[in-house]
Amino acid sequence: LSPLAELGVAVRRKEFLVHYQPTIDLRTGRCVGAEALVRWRRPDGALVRPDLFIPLAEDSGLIQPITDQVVDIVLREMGAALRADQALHIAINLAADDVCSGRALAVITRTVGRHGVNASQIWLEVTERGFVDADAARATLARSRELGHTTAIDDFGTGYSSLQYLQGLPVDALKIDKSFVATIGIDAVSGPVIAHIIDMARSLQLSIVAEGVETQAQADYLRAREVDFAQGWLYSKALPADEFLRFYRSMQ
Ligand code: G
Ligand code: G
Ligand code: NA
Ligand code: MN
Repeated sequence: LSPLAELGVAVRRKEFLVHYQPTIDLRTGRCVGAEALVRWRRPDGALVRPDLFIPLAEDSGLIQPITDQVVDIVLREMGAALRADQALHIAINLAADDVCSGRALAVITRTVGRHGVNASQIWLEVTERGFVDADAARATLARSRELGHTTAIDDFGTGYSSLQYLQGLPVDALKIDKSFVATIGIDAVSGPVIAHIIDMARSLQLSIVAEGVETQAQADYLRAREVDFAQGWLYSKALPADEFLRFYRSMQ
């Protein structure tokens, strides 16, 4: 089978699962939620990371059923915890196609409603890569905001986003890509880029999530600059649902 045919079989057999990477509020040091990260469990038991199959799924139209399965898994695994604790949030990644079509948002609205969860507890992460129809993307993001979701632009700094472009998008937060976090205190040339990204987010009144935080020095830098949230191995890798909920409760 070709990789694409294999992925098609995986979609039919529902071979996906979700791990949750904790999100920390840098001001309080508490865990406030997590990002849902899909994995593909192959029949031999091997777990495949999303960067190895999401691009193929995005290019082939298979991303839509994968997004649907992720939404379903997240609400099944987290629905009870989300209903019990309205301070908890889970962020779901959407591909550009999901955003432009508006279809994923309809699926999320239906599933969240069925589980009796508040839309405000489901955050969305969208990448601007491949927004072929910018007007359609903008319409979905506006609708998402009306519904009460917090929406973050993912992988910020790696794509083409300019200040002008961001200014026109109805989003609430910006995720600083881990490649910029990695330069903190090390790289004199690209170091200032992260300071610029933080200033830019501030001027647009966006919340900021830093990803890939691995050291206390990075966390200290981000906290000193009033970055709102952080994720990374300093706190925790992505965890299965039950382990994540234990981590969350231990950090309250
Ligand atoms: O966890 P990992 O480093 O392997 O994630 C790699 C990338 O895959 C991340 O940039 C993340 O945004 C993306 N990704 C993870 N889960 C999903 C998902 O459910 N849907 C989409 N579209 N992308 C995802
Ligand atoms: O879509 P996003 O870029 O948010 O996906 C998160 C990716 O980052 C996953 O592939 C995950 O394994 C990886 N990741 C999460 N925390 C860290 C970290 O602290 N350092 C590094 N290098 N990678 C991380
Ligand atoms: Na993401
Ligand atoms: Mn990212």
